[in-house]
Amino acid sequence: MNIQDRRPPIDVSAHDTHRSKAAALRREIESPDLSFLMEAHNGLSAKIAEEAGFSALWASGLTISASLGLRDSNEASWTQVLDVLEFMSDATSLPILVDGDSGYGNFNNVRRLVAKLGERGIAGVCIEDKLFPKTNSFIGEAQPLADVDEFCGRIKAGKDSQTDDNFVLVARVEALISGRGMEEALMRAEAYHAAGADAILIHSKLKVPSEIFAFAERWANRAPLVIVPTTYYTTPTDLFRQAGISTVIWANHALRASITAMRETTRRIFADQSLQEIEGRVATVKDIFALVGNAELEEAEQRYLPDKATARAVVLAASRGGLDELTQDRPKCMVDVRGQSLLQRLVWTLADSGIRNVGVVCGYRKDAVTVKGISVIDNTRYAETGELYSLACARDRLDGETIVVYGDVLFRQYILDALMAVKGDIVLAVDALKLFENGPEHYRDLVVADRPFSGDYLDEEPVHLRNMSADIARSDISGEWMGLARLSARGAAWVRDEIAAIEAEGLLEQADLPLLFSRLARKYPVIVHYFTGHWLDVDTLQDLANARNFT
Ligand code: SPV
Ligand code: MG
Repeated sequence: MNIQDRRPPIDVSAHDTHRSKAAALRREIESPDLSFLMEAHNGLSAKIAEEAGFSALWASGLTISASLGLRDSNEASWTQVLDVLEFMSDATSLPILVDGDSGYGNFNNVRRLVAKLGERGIAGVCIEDKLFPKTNSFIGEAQPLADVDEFCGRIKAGKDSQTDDNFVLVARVEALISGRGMEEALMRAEAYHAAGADAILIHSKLKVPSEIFAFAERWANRAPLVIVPTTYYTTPTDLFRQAGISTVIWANHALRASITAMRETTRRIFADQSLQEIEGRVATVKDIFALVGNAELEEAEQRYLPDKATARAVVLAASRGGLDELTQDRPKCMVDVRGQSLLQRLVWTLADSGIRNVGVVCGYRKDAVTVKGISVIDNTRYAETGELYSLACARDRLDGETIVVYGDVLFRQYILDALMAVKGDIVLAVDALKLFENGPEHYRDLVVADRPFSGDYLDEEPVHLRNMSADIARSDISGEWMGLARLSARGAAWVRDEIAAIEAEGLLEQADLPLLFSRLARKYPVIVHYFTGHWLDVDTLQDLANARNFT
């Protein structure tokens, strides 16, 4: 079952959703198959466990406390824990078994706890036979245990307070942890089961599973058994199956993994006073957006916010491109850069600037253009025509604010955002610095502007295009067009008219975009907006190698 399938239909009430979560947890605990609960301690770790494929969560007292910077000694109040649980429950469709420690007091506290957990959609609680405030099981020896009858009262009070028949109450036996021995562990488990516990968590802090297996054998499945193999982690999971265990809790590993990662990254940044070393090793900001569901918010904005005209994009991606065998079965825009095609990366960048209406002019191996959410526009004559002909294939889309971009460029998000913000009807993104890397003979879309790049932060005077061509004297070059342009509605109309004029002159098939912009610059203000790096295009295998280092 995938994550989507497990999601309740959107129109069920919160009450029904809560009910189905409790039922799902009960199925996990009672099913004859071995089930796994993954630790989570906040909304994000809950989402990550769901994404990984787990079907239920363990809201660990240890890791929730630690993630709040607190000790596992009931330092966080139970309502503070409840607040964290609410975020976790809202963040996933998975049922949560919460570590209720010793129940935060006596039977009366357990009553309120269980009632409130039901309200927040928590599917079950585990309470342990210790005293308030509790101490983590891995600290010290001979921890005091609750009186058996008193703890049975907590269990009964919890079961009497559940508002959902499927709510799961697990009773945790700490007798082995406290060194009280197997007979006491069995006696307590029996009493807790008789008091109404739905399952028994038998805990051990040995490095081997011997006492767990001995307990399981004598318990003989009188109720489902839950274990936490944190210390006896080397035990093969199949042995738990063979021992008839119901559920394994991986109790603290998401938090421990994040401590390692946060520490490593934080120390590196501190030492380097720079982000360069770590950028490629940490999750992207896009990944954060995806995890918390930004796409859904954008859809909702379309539905609920007053209509705001959004830009569309035309991507020119019809040519094969000269990357040898890499473009044998796909066009250049589909070449892989670190696990994603150039086009996919471009489409994401556009989407992050709010541009979701993307038309891609395809020709060579258009069957290989598999990016989702785009409209494919055909240039069936790609083999004998140039890029202006491709743009002409999309001329119906040149209506309203439009981004025109080559399918083989990558650029940082801020470049697109800045371009969108510049005033002007035709605005070209021009790199002022790249030329210094190689000679101008390596570049194609060279730009002559009426003013060079000044680098002055306060200089807001517009710069205008004079000419664009592959063939410009070095001393006249102002920069290189990055293959990215923004047209206002008026600019888009000018482009349509100019395409028609070029067509009427019989030049459309072979014309390129430098010709288009140079002609437009003679009639209208074509604005040059300078950038300095942070983009690349992929014309050669060397470019591709550079692209693979560009994140
Ligand atoms: C927790 O995860 O908080 C637990 C399991 O209670 S243990 O830390 O093993 O006690
Ligand atoms: Mg705990």
